[in-house]
Amino acid sequence: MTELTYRTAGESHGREILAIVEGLPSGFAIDLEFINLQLARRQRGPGRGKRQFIENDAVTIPTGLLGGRTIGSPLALIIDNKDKSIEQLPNPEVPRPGHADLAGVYKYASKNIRAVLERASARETAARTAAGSVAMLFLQQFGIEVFGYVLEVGGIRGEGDPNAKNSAAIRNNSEFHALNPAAEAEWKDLIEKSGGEGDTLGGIVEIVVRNTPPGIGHYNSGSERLDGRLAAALMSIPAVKGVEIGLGFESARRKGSEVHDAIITNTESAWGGLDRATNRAGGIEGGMSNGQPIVLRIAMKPIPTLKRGLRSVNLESGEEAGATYQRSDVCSVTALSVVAESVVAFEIASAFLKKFGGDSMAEVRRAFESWKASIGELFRKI
Ligand code: EPS
Repeated sequence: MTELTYRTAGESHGREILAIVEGLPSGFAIDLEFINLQLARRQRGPGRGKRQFIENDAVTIPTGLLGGRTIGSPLALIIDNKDKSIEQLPNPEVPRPGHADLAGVYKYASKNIRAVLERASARETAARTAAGSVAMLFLQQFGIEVFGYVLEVGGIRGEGDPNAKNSAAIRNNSEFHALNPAAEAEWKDLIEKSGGEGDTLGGIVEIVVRNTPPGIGHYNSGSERLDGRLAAALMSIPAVKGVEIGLGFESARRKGSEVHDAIITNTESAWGGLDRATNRAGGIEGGMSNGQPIVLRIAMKPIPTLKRGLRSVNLESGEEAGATYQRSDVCSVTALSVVAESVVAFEIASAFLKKFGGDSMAEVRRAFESWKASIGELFRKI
């Protein structure tokens, strides 16, 4: 059995962007409509730039399927770029503060910023969304749901209850993929105002994973810890500057008795009659899932491409100049909520398969059911 992994390739204005997913068990149905829905959700949201009106992201899967089901071989997910202008686009001479431009110039000892920005562009997240959507479909087979929503835009909070029965309906009705309709008018005004001033805005996204069985991940080595893997995956999304799990930074300010989650009995618990009185840990203890919802929050900085052109230097003339601007988003926090769902789903699926893995879905199901039976047996007196 191969470890579940993915790679992406492609430039922002090249022919296409793609992901290759390896390690999926055979016999698993791929719902293209769901993947395309996630791709469309990633393109939406107030503050998105003109590029999103050019592209109509949809995936083709030319490998790894037979009759719409996986056969254990690598899955290629290809998204066509409508804007394929890479060969015609100019090389920007003034690097953008906050983007990969200048660090990339140092890396390659070359002033070809175009060659750097094409791959560093957040357009790559379309391919990650496709790969992660496959992982979401896999997790759905085991009742595991990954739910991302926008919590904050430009410093204005829009709290909501992701565990409410109607949370999916509220979020799916929201232009921002958010849970607080009252905050949205304020967010929209702020985005319009910032866009008018040639400025950009960041925000905060929360991701909740429900029904992850306890014991996923491992404490043996740092690279296997589920919290470490999730944080690394989330931090690897362009523009993400911070990750919190559960109470996050707030846990540093409280006493132990106000941080840790009491273990209680609950006949309704799916995991052997044991439950937690609170979920301040955010569903992860000792680098493993603990059976509670996994709760993650990420902070996104404002997009670094600003119409007003931040202070920079023209690398040809050596003169100070405003940073290059072609087009960009004012705010893409809504898109981030979808990308984040995808990267989280991929890590959870990968860790799930490490524990319950098999070459076919039948094997995976057997492993999962057999472990569940052992848990029932272990706690039969509770
Ligand atoms: C993006 C496509 C890009 C940008 C944005 C994300 O398209 P273009 O550069 O042609 O306008 O809109 O890229 C960035 C935010 C970035 O930092 O590079 C997309 O499809 O998500």
